[in-house]
Amino acid sequence: MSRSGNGQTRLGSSERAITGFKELHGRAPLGVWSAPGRVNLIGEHTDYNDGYVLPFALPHRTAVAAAPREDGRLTVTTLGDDDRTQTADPFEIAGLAPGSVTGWPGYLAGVAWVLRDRGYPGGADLFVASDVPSGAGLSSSHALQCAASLALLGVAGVELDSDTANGTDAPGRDEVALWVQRSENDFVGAPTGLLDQTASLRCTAGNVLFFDVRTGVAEQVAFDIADHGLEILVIDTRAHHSLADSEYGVRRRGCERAAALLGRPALRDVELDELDAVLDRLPDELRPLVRHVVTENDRVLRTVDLLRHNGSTRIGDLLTSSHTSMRDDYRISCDELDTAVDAALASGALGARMTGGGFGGSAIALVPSTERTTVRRAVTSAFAERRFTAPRLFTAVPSAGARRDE
Ligand code: GAF
Repeated sequence: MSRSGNGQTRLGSSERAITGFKELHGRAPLGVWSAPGRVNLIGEHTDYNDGYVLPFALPHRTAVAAAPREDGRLTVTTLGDDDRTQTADPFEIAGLAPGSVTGWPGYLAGVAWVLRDRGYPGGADLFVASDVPSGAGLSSSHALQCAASLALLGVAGVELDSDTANGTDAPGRDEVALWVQRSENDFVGAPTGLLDQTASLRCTAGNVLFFDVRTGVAEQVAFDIADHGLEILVIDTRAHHSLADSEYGVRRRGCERAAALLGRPALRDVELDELDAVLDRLPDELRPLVRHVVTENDRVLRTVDLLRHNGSTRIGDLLTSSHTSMRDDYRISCDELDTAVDAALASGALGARMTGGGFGGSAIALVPSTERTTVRRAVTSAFAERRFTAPRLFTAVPSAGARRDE
């Protein structure tokens, strides 16, 4: 149960998915699986450069109640915030191919497509309910895809327990993250990296996940900022600029071109102490991209070092430098994100930055709990002064990754 904005008690996403499934199908589901949205503490646009990221899972989850079908079809229904359901036309899993299903059902069809090719071709009825704010840069689409992957594996009799395959028949969470990425890149057609799926599948409660995209190694690092009187405020700016999708691809291609010109496999292979020399060898338009990626990887490593050595109160400056780098070098911020960051910093936050892909979505701020109300008020009034839509604010607590709930 949780309390909604109007003070009413609301069932959790898993309970809503089970109830919705029963009402729609007139029988109980086999089970319900859920996966969280994420905040990336630091390490932005480093994932597709083979670099480092540091996300944690949100308490907000997407749940998928599921039962097998004998006819090889997939049916999908989602429950909206207004408690209305939307049902897509059923798909034949055997006939799925990139481009064959578009819009929101494409995210689910893509997962079924990739699992079919991995030897899990079974049909299923899926019913989805979610608490993850959509369009907020908090990875609601990956929460959906990860929960659906677990549900489809679950109806095939496979439960995802370990981080890696670990000698069992079940795939590891690392492998499923790659499958979800493939479904998004090749079926949905979005050229995204591996940050969001990995966060949703591999994060654990109380920790940030230090993930090295090149090696696939993920380490849990205690994120005990509450012990130091701090918290992470999430500021959903509710802005979404249409540039987001095309500009993501432009940045990614620019990074790949820069790495090729330098003769390196990826920008991960550029060290901080050779940055100036390397920039001299690149055309003007690629230099800021490279500067962001190389310095951002270094900021992730320094943040992890501080967290490991009890220095969480000192990570604020790294968060703020990360924002400056994305605003001025990577050029993926926008007025709403800058307003959120500036207002938070001016009213007592120790650090703040946009999180996720950019051009809208959410910012995060590291806030002393004693300043919570002041910072929230300052951000809300700065948005009102600029006549922006009022932001949604909440404190994020590092929560569990994807799992079977029932
Ligand atoms: C989006 C993408 F999906 C991720 O892969 C990552 O590149 C992120 O933007 C930026 O760090 O969330």
